[in-house]
Amino acid sequence: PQLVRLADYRPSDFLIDTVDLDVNLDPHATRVTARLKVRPNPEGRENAALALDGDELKLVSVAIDGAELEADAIEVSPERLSIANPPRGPFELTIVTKIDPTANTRLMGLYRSNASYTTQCEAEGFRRITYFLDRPDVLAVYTTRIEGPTDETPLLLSNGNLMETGPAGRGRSYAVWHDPHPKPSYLFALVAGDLAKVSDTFVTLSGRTVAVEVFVEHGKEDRAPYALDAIKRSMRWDEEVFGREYDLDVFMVVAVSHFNMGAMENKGLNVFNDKYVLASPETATDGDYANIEAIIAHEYFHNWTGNRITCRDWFQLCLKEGLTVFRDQEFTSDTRSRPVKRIQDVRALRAAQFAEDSGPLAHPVRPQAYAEINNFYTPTVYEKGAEVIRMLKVLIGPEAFKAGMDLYFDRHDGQACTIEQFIACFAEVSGRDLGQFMLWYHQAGTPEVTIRTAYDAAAKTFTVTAAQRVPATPGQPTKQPAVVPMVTGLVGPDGADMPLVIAGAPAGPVFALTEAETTLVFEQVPVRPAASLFRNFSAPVKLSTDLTDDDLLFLAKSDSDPFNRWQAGQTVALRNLVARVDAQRAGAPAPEEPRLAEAVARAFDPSETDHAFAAQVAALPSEGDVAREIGEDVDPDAIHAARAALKLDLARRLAGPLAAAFERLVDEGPYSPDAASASRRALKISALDYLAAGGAPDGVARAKALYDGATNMTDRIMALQVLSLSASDARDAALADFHDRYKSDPLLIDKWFLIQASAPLPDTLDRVRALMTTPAFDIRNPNRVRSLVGAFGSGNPTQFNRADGLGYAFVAEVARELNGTNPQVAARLLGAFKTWRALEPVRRGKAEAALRAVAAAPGLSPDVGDIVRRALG
Ligand code: B3K
Ligand code: ZN
Repeated sequence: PQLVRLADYRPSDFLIDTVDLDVNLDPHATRVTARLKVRPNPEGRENAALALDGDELKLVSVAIDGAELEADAIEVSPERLSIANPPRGPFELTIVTKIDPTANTRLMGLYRSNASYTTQCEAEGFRRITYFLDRPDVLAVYTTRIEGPTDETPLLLSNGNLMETGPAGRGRSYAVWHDPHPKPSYLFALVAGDLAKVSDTFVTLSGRTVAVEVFVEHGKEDRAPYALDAIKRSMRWDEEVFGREYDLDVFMVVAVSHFNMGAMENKGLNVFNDKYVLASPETATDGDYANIEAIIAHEYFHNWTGNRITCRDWFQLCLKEGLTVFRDQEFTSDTRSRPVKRIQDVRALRAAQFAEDSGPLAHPVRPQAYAEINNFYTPTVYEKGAEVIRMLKVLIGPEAFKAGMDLYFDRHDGQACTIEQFIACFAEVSGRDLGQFMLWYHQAGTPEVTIRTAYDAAAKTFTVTAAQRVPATPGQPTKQPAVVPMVTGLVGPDGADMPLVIAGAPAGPVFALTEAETTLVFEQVPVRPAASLFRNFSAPVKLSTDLTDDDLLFLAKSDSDPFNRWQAGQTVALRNLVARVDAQRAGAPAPEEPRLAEAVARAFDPSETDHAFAAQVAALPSEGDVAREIGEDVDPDAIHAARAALKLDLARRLAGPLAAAFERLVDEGPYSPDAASASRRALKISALDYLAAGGAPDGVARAKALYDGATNMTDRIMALQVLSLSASDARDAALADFHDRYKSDPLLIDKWFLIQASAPLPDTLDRVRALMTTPAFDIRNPNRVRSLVGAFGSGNPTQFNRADGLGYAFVAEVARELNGTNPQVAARLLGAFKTWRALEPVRRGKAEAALRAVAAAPGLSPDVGDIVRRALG
């Protein structure tokens, strides 16, 4: 396969200053006329040919300055339009193409679903609309005229501000949009259809009134207000925290039902998967509300980090994505609970990014080469990319960080930039050499930090020795030590932080580990402290320490850092789970850790008022967490059994307090999605989950009662989730009831799919296969595929990893089926295999066989081919 390499970057030979698009909509024969003002790039090669990108395009005609080009002046294929001798000065290039939006099942470029038209252009979808210099460093001002049948597409939207609209004759209408901000083609968007508008206004910091509009299917208007409000809150927050104001007259969000991902930040016209817009108490869970808020914020924040300042090339993807994730995390932290948000983000980082980083798909935050860019929209680029920025802030401090951001916005507004340009802003304002810091962008793999501690009672010193090692990853056999900020506290027996003194002077709390081994000798330490290391998860590393369970249980109670209070309990639980897995595989009795019950009991104590934090404390490490801790020769069944046994053990020890908590936390009054109410429900469900552990009849009865009496979707789905973990009549009855109630709502059927696909039960695979044949399933709709097949592959460790290999074969089979129609979704499904090499030999063999079968299939798309090739490494 052809690799694109960062090292081969060179500026475009031509620039495009303006784009005048005329899109004449037709279900099968949409005609696109692009009038481009082109000029040679002074930084490009002289006398170069003009080579435009295409993808499955049909050229109708091409003209320069009004004169149509003869066939011998051009070279044309569906993938390329090349003009050997274009004028050496500015010229106007007019290209007419014809496309079939109905046949576009890849959902890239312009596609039609449910009678409306939508575009998706990132990363390389604009070339499926017209031949273009489809690269992010070519910035143009777009004017777009759309014309379509008035009955089918009364609504015609594109980027920027609406200039004109009216009838176009023969039952058709048109609209003209103009976006004054130069942008790369990946931010172009067009939407046409018959949708309802829910709108509001926002007055910016400088007093401009902006229209804020959310478009949804008719009849779903009552599910739009939460997203609308989230937009306004995001706008305000970006003004207050980053000093960034919105820059057009209108900001639009359109909810669509067929979408390959979560959402897309097209300039002024964000397109969203309807799953991340639509919410009402009866249809959305607390988790849905939180996701909507975060994704609305994320896409809105892209307006500055991504759109105003964009990426020079796709290797710089983390420049916009890591930074924008960092910004949305901060928004949520300010809006909800900061410590709980941090815990949730770290859980997600470990589950997705650490897993990726430890397997064959590991790659640097800024990759060096790719075969298919769509496969690099990964947790590494996004979530680790955000961690890198968070570390930068810890290392240089919040004031310098803010000054660096301001400088970045100031200096690079309107440009297509690199990571080096971004980092240079922070180096400049802080006066720091960030050379070593750049390794976070270059080196793949999760650094492993090992801590040894020693207390010298006579000398009153406490020594912390930190060794770091970055493991080898594909293509990177050897690594250098990174700069790892370790935020540290020494907690005394009274629970208070001791002053940190090194070499006679106050020190810390941020210690930058820059060598393979770093030793810190803390002085004037009157008694042996418990070391609280990497507070607030100050670096994305895998930590192992010589702290005892006693130390950890003490920190779980007393650490002033909430993250480490949570982490300490998790570490004790994880140690116990690993010991249980070992014992089980050795046929030995399960090792118990009764003190864990004390820690969990605190979460359910009436005196605990931070319910969201308590719910995090109560939640055991996931099966994936245990698998990663074990690292190799992983047996998912043993892990599941060990975790179920620990849960049951805790449930038995805490039966009284759990039941009391469940009753105390029952909702009163009408549903509200606010953080405090959601937290209460989260803790309530956590209690219920324990109460029903092992299928305990009393717990199952409570879950059934909660399900039957639910007045909101959170209670209903959570009760169903609890019921679905074990085979029972109550489970089957509730599943049947849920289907009957919500069968007309695809987003709710997705929840129903997901719950069944994630159940750790031996008949799950058969059930998933059967569900795929029902009318509710539609392989052309990515949400359906993700809820059923994606959830099975990535959310069901025991059944995907069935010892007979049928789980692997199933996911591989669906990926092959989708390979031709929607390669992006197909490639995503195969992400389920990202840790296959860590499995025990039998499963490893079966997983490999399934991957090899895909690799050997004819006609693999670049997306699927790239993933299987790398997965097989
Ligand atoms: N930038 C888009 C993702 C595009 C994915 C293209 N395969 C959404 C986001 O990150 O905000
Ligand atoms: Zn993004």
